[in-house]
Amino acid sequence: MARAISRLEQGAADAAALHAALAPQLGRAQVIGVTGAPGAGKSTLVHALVGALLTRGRRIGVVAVDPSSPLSGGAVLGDRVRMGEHGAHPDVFIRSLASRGRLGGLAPATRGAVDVLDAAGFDPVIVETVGAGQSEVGIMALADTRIVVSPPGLGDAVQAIKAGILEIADLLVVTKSDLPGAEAAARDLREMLPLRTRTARAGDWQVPVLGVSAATGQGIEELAGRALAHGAACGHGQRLPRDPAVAAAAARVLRLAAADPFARAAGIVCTHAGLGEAEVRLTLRPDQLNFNGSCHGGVIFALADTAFGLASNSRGAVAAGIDAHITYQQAAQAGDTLVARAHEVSRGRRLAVYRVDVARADGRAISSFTGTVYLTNRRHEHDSDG
Ligand SMILES: Nc1nc2c(ncn2[C@@H]2O[C@H](COP(=O)(O)OP(=O)(O)OP(=O)(O)O)[C@@H](O)[C@H]2O)c(=O)[nH]1
Ligand SMILES: [Mg+2]
Repeated sequence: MARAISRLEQGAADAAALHAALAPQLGRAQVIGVTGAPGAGKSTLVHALVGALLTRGRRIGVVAVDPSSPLSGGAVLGDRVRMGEHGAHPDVFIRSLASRGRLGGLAPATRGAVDVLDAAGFDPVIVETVGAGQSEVGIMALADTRIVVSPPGLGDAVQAIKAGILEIADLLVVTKSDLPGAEAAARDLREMLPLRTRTARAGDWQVPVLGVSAATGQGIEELAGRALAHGAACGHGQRLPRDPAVAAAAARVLRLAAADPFARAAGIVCTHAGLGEAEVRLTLRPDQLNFNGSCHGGVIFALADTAFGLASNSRGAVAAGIDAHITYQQAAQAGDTLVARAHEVSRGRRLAVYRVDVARADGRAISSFTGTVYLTNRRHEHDSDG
């Protein structure tokens, strides 16, 4: 499992094949996201939750995401220490992800780790992430059940609102309730609940505010029970496409990407797929530069064309490219990660048009591409569900 997670994380050449192999096994696990400010007590709480879930006979996966620690060591190692006792348990698998050296962003890497644990039969899979910034919101979007934690102390509850994380909570937890001020923090949160603009995803789920202490064990059992109850009420696998047609398209695109030796040799990895859409990534190697030392235009074309080819072939019939135009806005350098996203602009009986935007991982526009395909009646050789 550790090797599979690493391969997905690094976008290894066989990542698309691995994604495709995992796809039919996904959606059984309840994914529980735990987020809150740095030092709020998340890791300690997750450790306590794992203990409570073990006594219920669960096999538990834990993914600890630490975006704020470029020098990694500290917090990640600390998480291992704090969760260490359970880490050795045969029914617990703990994986720490740090941002350093990450190529494609934290959310896709986290998703890969969650998928591997889900496919391996762990349930629930708990994801710990620090509640700040865009990528953490993306990570919490993977969760079926979102626990937002806040320690006692002036202003903490207000801070939670600022970060927008109160909006996404399914359960609100005041950690370290053995410390003074816990009651006041819980009261603050209860008062703020009606301010939420988002209605709970499960029609009548009431967001509870629970006080817990990992130090004394207070409230841990109740939290474990409520979290599982939320999963039962709201369903598992919400990160997966709802629509079976979208799921089939995604699986098909991943199979096609895995069967593309050119893309593989270039280091192009498919990171997202849907009906009429595809996203691929590439981290530029020195051998992909031109005589000026910037990215070879042919590589950018190949990246955009791969996204175009996958998106246009996502519907099950062979789509043959007949025309493509590309414009270049910015040069890219070795080591840059480029992301190409293709979507369908129009589709008729015989012709379909796709637009591809190529950007650096930090959002800077690199290129845009427009392509037209001829839609044939032939099915894909690699299509087992067609
Ligand atoms: N008194 C008390 N202290 C706690 C409790 N839970 C955690 N702590 C302490 O709070 C500090 C931070 O705990 P962590 O579990 O590392 O918090 P975290 O939110 O995971 O921190 P980061 O991952 O670094 O953001 C540690 O010193 C813990 O010992 C608790 O229930 N009571
Ligand atoms: Mg932690």
